[in-house]
Amino acid sequence: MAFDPLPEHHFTFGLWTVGNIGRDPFGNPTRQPLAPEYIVHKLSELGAYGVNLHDNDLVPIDATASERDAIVSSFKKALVESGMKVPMATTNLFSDAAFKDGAFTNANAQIRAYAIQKAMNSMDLGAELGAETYVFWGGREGAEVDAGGNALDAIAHMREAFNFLASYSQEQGYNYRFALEPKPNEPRGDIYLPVVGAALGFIATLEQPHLFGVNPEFAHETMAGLNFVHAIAQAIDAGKLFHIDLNDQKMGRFDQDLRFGAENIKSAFLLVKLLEDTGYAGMKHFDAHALRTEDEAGVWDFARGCMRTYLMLKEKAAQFNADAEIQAIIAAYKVKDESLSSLSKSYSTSNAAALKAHSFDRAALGARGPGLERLDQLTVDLLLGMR
Ligand code: GCO
Ligand code: MN
Ligand code: MN
Repeated sequence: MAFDPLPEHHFTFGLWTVGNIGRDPFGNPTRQPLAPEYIVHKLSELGAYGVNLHDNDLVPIDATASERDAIVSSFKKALVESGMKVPMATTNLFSDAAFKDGAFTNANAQIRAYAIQKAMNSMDLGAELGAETYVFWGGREGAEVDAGGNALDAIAHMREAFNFLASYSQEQGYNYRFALEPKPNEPRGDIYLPVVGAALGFIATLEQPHLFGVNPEFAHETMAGLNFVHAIAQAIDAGKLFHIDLNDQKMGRFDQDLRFGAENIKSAFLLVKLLEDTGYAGMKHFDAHALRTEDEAGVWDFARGCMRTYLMLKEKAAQFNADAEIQAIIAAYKVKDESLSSLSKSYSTSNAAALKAHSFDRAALGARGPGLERLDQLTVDLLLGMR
């Protein structure tokens, strides 16, 4: 059937996403936990490519070495049986009370060292499962109280941790690329490196910046009131879009983790179009979960819905690109002027002099309407199936 996902679409889910038990700060779980092996088989039946995990989604934090090995071998068996991959792994550096005031950025040197130890063990696990992308989401790396003066130190501590772990990865012969995942707040009042632009700026200060990129999440930029499509464009331009977390979110709400496309359908469309038009080849990870109202059937409806919406929007993007009227408006919008572009593209003494001497018809430039109302309406018509 059309819009049925296939492994070649590279859709992934986290164990923690479809495995979410529907707990929130005010309410107890509404669903039973699902075994990792069961999740792997179900996602495979639905057409996903792979499953991602935090260390403790699979191995409890207090497991002994032999317990760990038994758990991992049973999980690997499910991967082999289903053909599912583990493209991305990450560390839970936020649930345990030890990390209540941060992990890599904690003001306590003992907790920072423990966080690095835990991340090394988790990287070993991810590598054993075949992961090639390692995500750092610093959910607890933030503050409510800045009077301790940690904000500047935190950045330096984070840099030390990432430099250390990148070298560890290389010495082990792991093939990791690291993806930093920004979020403005929740669970901390303020999280360090709150948005994609902040992460991109920070990466340039690392010892091996080529190993680091970003894992932007739709909901996170939206929580900050920012434009996710713009953030992705900047990440693509920088060659840093290593991974992406797809979901949805109403601005100004708590962290909702809604099904992809559930809320901001036009932004979701423009996002899919950007990813497809630029040939994004990484994983499309749905970092979201079923509403707390749902039972297990609702969980799989949620998972199916994320993938189906992506594929429907992908088809809409192709339709948009093939729509002659839409493309004519875009062509007219992007006014070309070869001779002026050749002057302004790169600096030279003569280009500067020629540009200074050029006479512009400022009134005419200001009078022209670019046709965006019509273009946007045609986009809406197309999305609503009227074209
Ligand atoms: C969140 C985050 C997490 C991370 C995950 C993997 O808001 O809780 O998006 O789901 O993506 O920890 O890094
Ligand atoms: Mn999130
Ligand atoms: Mn995420």
